[in-house]
Amino acid sequence: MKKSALQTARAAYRPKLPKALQGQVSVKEGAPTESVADQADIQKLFPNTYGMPVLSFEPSSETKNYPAITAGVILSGGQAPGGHNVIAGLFDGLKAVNPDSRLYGFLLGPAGLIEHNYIELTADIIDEYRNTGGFDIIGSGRTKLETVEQFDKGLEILKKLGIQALVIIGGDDSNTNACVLAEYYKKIDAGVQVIGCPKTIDGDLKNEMIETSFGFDTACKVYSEVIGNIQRDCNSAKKYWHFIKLMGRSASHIALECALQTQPNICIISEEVEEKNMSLDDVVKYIADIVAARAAEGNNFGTVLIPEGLIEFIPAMKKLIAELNDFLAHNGAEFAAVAKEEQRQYIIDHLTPENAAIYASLPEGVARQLSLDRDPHGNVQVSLIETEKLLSEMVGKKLADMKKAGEFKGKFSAQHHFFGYEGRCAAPSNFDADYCYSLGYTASVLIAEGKTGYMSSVRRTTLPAEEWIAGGVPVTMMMNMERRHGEMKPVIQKALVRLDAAPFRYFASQRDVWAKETCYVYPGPIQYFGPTEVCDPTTKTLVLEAEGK
Ligand code: FBP
Repeated sequence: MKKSALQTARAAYRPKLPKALQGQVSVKEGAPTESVADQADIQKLFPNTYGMPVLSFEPSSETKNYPAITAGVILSGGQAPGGHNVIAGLFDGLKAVNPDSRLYGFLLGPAGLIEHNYIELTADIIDEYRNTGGFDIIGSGRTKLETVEQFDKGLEILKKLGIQALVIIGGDDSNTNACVLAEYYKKIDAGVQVIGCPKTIDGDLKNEMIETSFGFDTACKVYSEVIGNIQRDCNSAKKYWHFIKLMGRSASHIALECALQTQPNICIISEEVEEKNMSLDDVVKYIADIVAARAAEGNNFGTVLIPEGLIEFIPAMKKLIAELNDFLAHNGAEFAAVAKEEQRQYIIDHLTPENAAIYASLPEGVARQLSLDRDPHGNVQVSLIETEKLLSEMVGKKLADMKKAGEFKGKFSAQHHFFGYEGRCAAPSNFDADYCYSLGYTASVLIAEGKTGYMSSVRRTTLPAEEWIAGGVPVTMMMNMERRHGEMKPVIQKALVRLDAAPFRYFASQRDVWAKETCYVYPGPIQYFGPTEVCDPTTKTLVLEAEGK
């Protein structure tokens, strides 16, 4: 593989490890744990993996002789910077446990396990991918690992290859499934341990024991660099309002972190919109009022950050989407037969009056996206909705009305952006390179110690890496029961932005100043070489959370 000069230099980077992982490890067990909610239900569903203690690793002087381990690894779901370093850390950790250990990678996500597609990951392959972005070492996929048939099919290949432990690198759903798999293999005494690793740029897999999911740091830094560049452009030309949608699925963690890094004029937080029961018109008015206030001071420019899941959090839109999902699930064939130009009216005629009125008020493009693009479960794919265009169009209309009423005397011209895929495969920041390597290395120790149903956990991440605490957290501890596709299921609790937590509180205390004044911050690109204060800081979210505790 041909490398750029930066890639070559970066390949030589040695990720920093917590002290406990630098030599022999002793494992300290905490008290038995409980799930975050619905304890009786979760305990019943996970009789073999419920209640296990939190584990923390400490440096030890005692030399342990572990037998060689054969392990497998899977990358599951959306890409996130640092995945290759998790695998490198796992590989190096397994070799440190015993040099005869081996690692297999299942190809293109969980499907590789079910379909028996794999490669052996040797030192040559691992070295090619150290400190690089992407998941291309073995690829990723979104196949759900959830049925007993799949588990049994997987077990065939695990047995054939002599694999005694499987590491699943994924988000909340993949780790939930990893735990179901761990429980099943333990129940049937399959002799295969299952360990999870917390991945997702969305930042919504976090709790008391998992401070952050990997990839969030790098992705937010990449988006913030580009937002900063746009803000420079915006402040130079002084003629556009930039509407910037940011990935992140339901939670607004990415938008909030990027706002903390760049100080835009406006950042919408979906969780707040829901909490305040805001309508789409309320959101539009909030933006339009700031545009007008800036225009009154001669500033006909600005930036607006929008989380991709916003639409779902506007209570009235949520109701409309729910009715649309239901209606189209039952009348999809009839709808498809209606001529394209009549489809909008067809929907309006069939919705309840309240939802019909909202649907009729939407711009043509958005109305079409809501009626057409559905996922395999029949749901609207909200990430495909061009919320940035929807909002700017509606703000334009509102400002035209305000102009007539003499409440707006400026100009309004908009540009649109969507940042998501640009950051998911970026070369990991030092933080993600170190954090991911530590997560992988931690997984190797959990395997050597015979653990299953645990997730790698690395804490105190705002301190220098040497002082991080590595260990394991039982996956059942993070679970509660939620309704999914009409049935109550055990799932890892998703972390949305908490309005009472320090990152949001800080943002809320600053946003009126950022709205009025032009006090943009231009973070610039991620730096790999240079002083630690430039290269090593983590996200503002983590820092504020650590300070706010
Ligand atoms: P994961 O939750 O699997 O990590 O995926 C995150 C994400 O990047 C979301 O932010 C985004 O909505 C989604 O994946 C896009 O999915 P796809 O890669 O299938 O287009």
